[in-house]
Amino acid sequence: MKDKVIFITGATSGFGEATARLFANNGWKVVATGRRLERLKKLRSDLPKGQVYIAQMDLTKHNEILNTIANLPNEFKPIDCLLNNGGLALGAEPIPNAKLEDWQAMINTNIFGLIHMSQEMIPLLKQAGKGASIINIGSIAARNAYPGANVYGATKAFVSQFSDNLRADLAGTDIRVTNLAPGMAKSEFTKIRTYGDDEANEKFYEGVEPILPQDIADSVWWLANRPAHINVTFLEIMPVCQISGRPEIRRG
Ligand code: NDP
Ligand code: 8X3
Repeated sequence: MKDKVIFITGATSGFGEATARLFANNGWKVVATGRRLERLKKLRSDLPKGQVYIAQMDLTKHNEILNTIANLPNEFKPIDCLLNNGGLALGAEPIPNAKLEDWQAMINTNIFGLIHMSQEMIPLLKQAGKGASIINIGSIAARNAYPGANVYGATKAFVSQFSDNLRADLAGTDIRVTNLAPGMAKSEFTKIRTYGDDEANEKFYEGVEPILPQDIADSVWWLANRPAHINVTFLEIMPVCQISGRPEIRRG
């Protein structure tokens, strides 16, 4: 039987990289994409020969998405699972001080990149037939407001609603759609959010046990391997150390 194929955006780090490693080590073929080519090459060289196809692809560049899909080798088609994972938060300043260019980058990547990938991938997912799935990485920030989450949280609220709307439009096909929403996880996420501030990054994870990329990879594995008639529509995962806050009251 033909190996199953997962297409991963943002496979150079964090959740995407851990998922690529788990799937390639367990018999799936992996299309690993991201902007940092050296990391993609390293990933391919670490994994079983022939299991990984890499493509340098920026989610904000329409042509790069189209070229990547057009150039997929036959053994990496059709696609059984699309993991829409590539994304970022930039800045944690309140709205009056936030940077417009950061908002633009988050909207272009987390929203436009994800919807464009989803649309372009539908024909290849349909070819895979029963058991195909799109897994969108949302966030607890979609429904938990906190100071500084502003546009980042809103992009993830978009991912949540878009996942439901996509599932509605795909009804009658075999394609399942899941919104997988993690809470605090240790990856390069906070380093990117703080513009490379290692100290802030370390401090954020001090004294807590966050989700690890491997934990999310395990969940993606579980989702992608549910029986074909089951669609897990929403899965939220938090570390034990994290809770949702009650609405704050500011007095005076
Ligand atoms: P990382 O920063 O470790 O990984 C982010 C990945 O996204 C990288 O592989 C990066 O690749 C890729 N990426 C970013 N911008 C682009 C772009 N323009 N084009 C292509 N790829 C891009 O963070 P995580 O693994 O934590 O994040 C993965 C997803 O999970 C994101 O959507 C994030 O919002 C979400 N998330 C993270 C949480 C956390 O606490 N860590 C919690 C909830 C959700 P490259 O730079 O090479 O292009
Ligand atoms: C990332 C999780 O809580 O840092 O999406 O916003 S959080």
